[in-house]
Amino acid sequence: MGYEQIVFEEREGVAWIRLNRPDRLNALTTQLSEEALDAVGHVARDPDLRCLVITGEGRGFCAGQDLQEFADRGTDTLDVAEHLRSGYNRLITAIVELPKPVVAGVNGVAAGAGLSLALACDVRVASDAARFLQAFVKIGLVPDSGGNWLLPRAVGVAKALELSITGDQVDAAEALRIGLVNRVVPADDFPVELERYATNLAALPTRAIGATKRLLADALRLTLAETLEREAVAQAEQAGSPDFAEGVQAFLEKRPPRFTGR
Ligand code: LHQ
Repeated sequence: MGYEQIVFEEREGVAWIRLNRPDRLNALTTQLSEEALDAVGHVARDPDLRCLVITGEGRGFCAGQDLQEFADRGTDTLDVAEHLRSGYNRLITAIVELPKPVVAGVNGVAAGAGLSLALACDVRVASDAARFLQAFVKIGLVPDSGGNWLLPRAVGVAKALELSITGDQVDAAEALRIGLVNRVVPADDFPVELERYATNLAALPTRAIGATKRLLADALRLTLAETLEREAVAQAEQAGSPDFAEGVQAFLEKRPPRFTGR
């Protein structure tokens, strides 16, 4: 698939999806969502890609649904539920279930489904120019694209409810304080720091990270007993991996490990 609304790059084991509609703050069109989903599928299939970064071109990260596209199609002719099921829902699920680390490089404003997109990633590295808002209520909608599930897991139920029913904007410093992002970097240093962060993640034992993502996500809906059992099964699988052998060997030889992601 050729891409027009995203830029897809691969460097040093890191796959980059750059949302590329800068004059619309990378608002999501049907085409953009399809291209991003296709790219995530490619990352899932390529064992040499060991980290995914999603970021935006220009001054925005993602302003959510392109409201112009939405208006042009006519709300009565567009089946909104189907639009979500076939578009955003598949993209969010693919990101959450990708068995590799996913970083949101939040370069600028993240609004509506754009905030959900950032939240679907495992970690959020933000520029100090970033802003965050659950914009839905401002246009008479409910949060979608997993926002009701993802936001309380990041900031707690009380804060999630407040942000969702007010649509209030949160700056990068506040986002860090409430746990909405993991790290804030000065805008000038952001590209270099984001690349460094992702390249480091890509050098870690990818399989263990994929399994950890699954264990943690499942643990939130399981009992301790069920989680202990899952950990036992997952650890037995991991203990047979080349990366575990390398990790132990490197420790014994007092050298840095060279993980391959296998
Ligand atoms: C945009 C957008 C945009 C088009 C900025 N669309 N052009 C909804 C519908 C149904 C089913 C599917 O699910 C969804 C999910 C959703 O995501 S609903 C939420 C949709 N998003 C919003 O409501 C956010 C709308 N945007 C804004 O509130 C502001 O633009 C923010 C706060 C994001 C940024 O504000 P500023 O930094 O002041 O930028 P701006 O407003 O001047 O925007 C720059 C340009 O981008 C501007 O165009 P122009 O031609 O005037 O330069 C905007 O019209 C355009 N743009 N967001 N979502």
